[in-house]
Amino acid sequence: MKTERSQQLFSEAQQVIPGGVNSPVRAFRSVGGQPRFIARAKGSRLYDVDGNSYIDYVLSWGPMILGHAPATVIKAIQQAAANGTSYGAPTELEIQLAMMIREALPSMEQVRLVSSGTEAVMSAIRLARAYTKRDGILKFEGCYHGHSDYLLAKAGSGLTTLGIPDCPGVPEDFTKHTLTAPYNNVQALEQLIKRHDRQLACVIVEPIAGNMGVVPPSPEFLQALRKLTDAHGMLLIFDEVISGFRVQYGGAQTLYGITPDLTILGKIIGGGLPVGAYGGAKDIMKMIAPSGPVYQAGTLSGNPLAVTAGIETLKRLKKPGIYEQLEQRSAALADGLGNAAKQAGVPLTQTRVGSMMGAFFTPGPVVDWGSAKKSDTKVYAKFFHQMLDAGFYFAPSQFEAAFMSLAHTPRDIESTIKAAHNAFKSF
Ligand code: HOZ
Repeated sequence: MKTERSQQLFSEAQQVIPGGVNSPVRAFRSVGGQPRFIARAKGSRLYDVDGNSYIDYVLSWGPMILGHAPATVIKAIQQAAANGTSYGAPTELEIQLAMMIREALPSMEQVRLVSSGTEAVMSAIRLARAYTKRDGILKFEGCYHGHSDYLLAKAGSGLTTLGIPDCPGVPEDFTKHTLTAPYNNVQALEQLIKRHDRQLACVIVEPIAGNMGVVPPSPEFLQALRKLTDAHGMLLIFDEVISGFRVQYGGAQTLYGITPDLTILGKIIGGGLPVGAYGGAKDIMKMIAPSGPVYQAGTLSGNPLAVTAGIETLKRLKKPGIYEQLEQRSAALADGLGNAAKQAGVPLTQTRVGSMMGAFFTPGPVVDWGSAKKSDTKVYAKFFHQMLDAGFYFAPSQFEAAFMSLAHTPRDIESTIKAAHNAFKSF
């Protein structure tokens, strides 16, 4: 495969952009080699600057659930752009998107739109602290909630991929209020919450972990979270940046029937354009300025292009049969990859919730960060490169998810499985 142009661009990029990328995992450091520079994308495919094409299972880290550049969304964005790209003033579109979100996730009675998941989480934590008048927060090892200072503790993919245990530049004073617990471990959670009774404002969790690879929750884990946070006067925050509108129209909270106090949504509600949102019961959300004293603001919040793309994306996702199709295609891919590994005698532990898929090179089981880390990342790197060179784009890190879109065809899936057979055979 010819990659000269990508290589040339990567060395140019490194002159003007730290590490040559605008987000670390993209640099391929954990899998080795050099990133492919992407020129365009359509449907299930990415096209790089050397003219290679790839069937894409990263999908901009999740949001391109309809596939890349879906005609209806692109047309709507073009029309919206012709009307101006940013006003810094309210629009009717924002109400429409907020209502669609509330209809899908009724726990989000009121929604505040922002520009990224990181921003949404930061604001939701501030709100939880103000509401409960407590400072402590609890997160889980391997869960990622954006790059704000106090959430970079044991934060999964990006940091681990690069071997950054703690981030310099984050004062201890900022993280001293952050507790971490192992995912899926009810006993540890109970003990920690009891030990810090009345000090913790909230527990924040990815209800389906997607930043240590995919790690589904045990049913008792989410139930215990709800019970314990209620019993101790804490708010439960679901970070559904990845799972929201991905595993079901109503997200993981609908799938598992657990209602959080606050929910975080991200890029999928902007059809891949920069958006984030946080929301919850009116009683809590009314504390946000200007209706309350908790300040949060942003010129690009509710940006008309992003909101338009989000509305069009959600309209399509609401149609009947969408999640069934995603489930079928994802199951076909996961089964095929599983069989290929089995035939080649490669130990592979697969995890999957709908179209969020994980595969760890370890006999497993994988239930938390400790067990996810047992995956042989060198074998993952080998798998990654063989698939990349065959024209299949998986995440350049073991600790990310693979995603299916509505644009992936049965033929795409068959060819992926065939390539995986060849890759595993050579191990
Ligand atoms: N670790 C991020 C996704 N879970 C990477 C995002 C990016 O590079 O765009």
